[in-house]
Amino acid sequence: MDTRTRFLIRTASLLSSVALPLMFTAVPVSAEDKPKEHGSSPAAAYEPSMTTLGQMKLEIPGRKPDDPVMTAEEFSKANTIYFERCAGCHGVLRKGATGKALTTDITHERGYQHLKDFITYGSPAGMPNWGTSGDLSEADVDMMARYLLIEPPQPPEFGMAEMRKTWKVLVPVDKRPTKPENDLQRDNIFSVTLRDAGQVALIDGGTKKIIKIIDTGYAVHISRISASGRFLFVIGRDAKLDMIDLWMKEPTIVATVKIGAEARSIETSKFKGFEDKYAVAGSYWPPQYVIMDGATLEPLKIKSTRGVIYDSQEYHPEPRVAAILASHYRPEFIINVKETGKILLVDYSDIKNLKTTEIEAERFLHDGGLDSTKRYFLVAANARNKIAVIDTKEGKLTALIETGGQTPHPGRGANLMHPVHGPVWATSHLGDETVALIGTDPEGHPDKAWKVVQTLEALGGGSLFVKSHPKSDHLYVDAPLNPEAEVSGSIAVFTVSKLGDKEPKYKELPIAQWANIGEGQPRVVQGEYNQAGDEVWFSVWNAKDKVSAIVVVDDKTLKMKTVIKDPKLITPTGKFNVFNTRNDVY
Ligand code: DHE
Repeated sequence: MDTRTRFLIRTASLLSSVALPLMFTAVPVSAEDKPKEHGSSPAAAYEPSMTTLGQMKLEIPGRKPDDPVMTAEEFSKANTIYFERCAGCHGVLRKGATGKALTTDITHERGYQHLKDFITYGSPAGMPNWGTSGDLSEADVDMMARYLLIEPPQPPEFGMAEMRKTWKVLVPVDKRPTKPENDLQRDNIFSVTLRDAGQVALIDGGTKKIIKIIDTGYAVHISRISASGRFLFVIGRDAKLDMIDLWMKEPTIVATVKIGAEARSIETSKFKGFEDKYAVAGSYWPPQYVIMDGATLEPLKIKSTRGVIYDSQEYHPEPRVAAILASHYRPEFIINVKETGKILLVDYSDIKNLKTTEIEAERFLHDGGLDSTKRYFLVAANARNKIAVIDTKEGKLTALIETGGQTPHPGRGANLMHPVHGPVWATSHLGDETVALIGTDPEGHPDKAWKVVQTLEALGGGSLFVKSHPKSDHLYVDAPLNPEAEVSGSIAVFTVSKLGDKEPKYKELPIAQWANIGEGQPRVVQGEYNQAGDEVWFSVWNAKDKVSAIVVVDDKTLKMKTVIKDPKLITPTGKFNVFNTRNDVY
């Protein structure tokens, strides 16, 4: 079957899984008016879930005479449902984000029955049909409709006092080694997120043996490495940040701090002269970032991201901090503020007199990475189907590019030397099978720079990450959120030197099948190279109670090299090779 036919079949099956439940509903909807079924559309399944806030016990705000009756127990359950499933789109304070505002002036005007129908059946604008999909019971829908008529509770702030209470230096600086005390090939260690175990596995890239499993934050999210390669930073969704010293006899957490209630990003200073000096972490709640001492994690400076949206100039009470990257051109952190659409270049050379360049980019900034020269930063404004490009040398917006696809999701993206178009950066999409290649060489290829020069078709929608390496002739594209098991269990590989062909074909690697793990429907996610750039690792991400694995592929032959399996490898997702992460090689 050719690629195109296979794609059409897959698209049809994606659409039918959306349409089916509606045939049994009482609400008349036309074909174009179909609501999204939650979970079946990759982009819908990928909205933030405020899992930590969802577990917080919050009081019912001061009751008004018209408020519906709701017990404290119901309110607490409704809070959990709201934060885990609704706040990602509608905002913690219900002031709206990618979804509409649900403040009580609006919900009272709509009324109970309207809210109930809306939650049950969804809307063509993207609201999932929580009731008819079976995700929420009728009783839960009734409870959520009542909940939305009550003022939203505000989760507590998390300022310096709260941070300092959680801050611990477990191994003081003067008790740490002055030179490496182990003979590990530290630059080839992989820090592997064990998502549902709240741990990371440090795996030796050479022997493929687990060096150590380390307990970190709840639903641990990403790892980043200090410029020297010595300190590994891991952040959980609960905003717990752990700093691991790779020089110790056995890599060990030497400092820890909680920087908020919900977080996703962490980075460290990389500019010459500031290596390992600072760490910075951003949170979803409260909306802020914090600069910490790079040796102890002592919180030094907290900056709120509350402010006005770049275009409407309206106040937004909870703009979340998405990706953070360290500039190689200036002593600056590149901080992406999601809802206000601003990219902040925060100058850390003098944090007492902090200078920030605020760049107007686009709303819903999420993830991104550097081009091959490390001068330009490319970030997805995912709900706007755009990529914003920042010149980190000049500190300016260079371009805003429509990718042509639905919901770009690059991870850090992939840099390729295209046989026709020269240096390009790639992103795949959550909403469709396309991979956009964007020219990144304004000097050598000025007519191609900051344009989509080619669009490839990979396995299907639901892609999260692309990966390549300067030494490789391959581009790997995953599709872990695709509803079809065959697709979410495979990887598409394009040959870079053949991208000039009329219709470049990809090869499909059946990674989940190679892992041979039996039970479950694992998703294959996020390729990561080893230090030498000759092999690429993929997580075979199964349910928590089932066997997962990591499959190592030989980058030259595209054959399976090894499968890493261990009962301790619970829900492996992101993998961060020390050398590639510290040097931004991708
Ligand atoms: Fe992530 C990066 C946010 C769900 C695996 N993820 C990022 C970044 C952000 C983000 C802002 C960029 C960080 C940076 O560069 O500083 N992720 C979110 C969410 O809000 C979202 C959609 C839902 C949520 O509630 O958390 C989400 N992420 C996931 C997952 O479900 C993934 C697939 C599995 C997991 O482990 O949780 C996942 N996200 C990752 C990975 C990266 C990442 C592996 C880093 C990729 C890289 O190559 O750098």
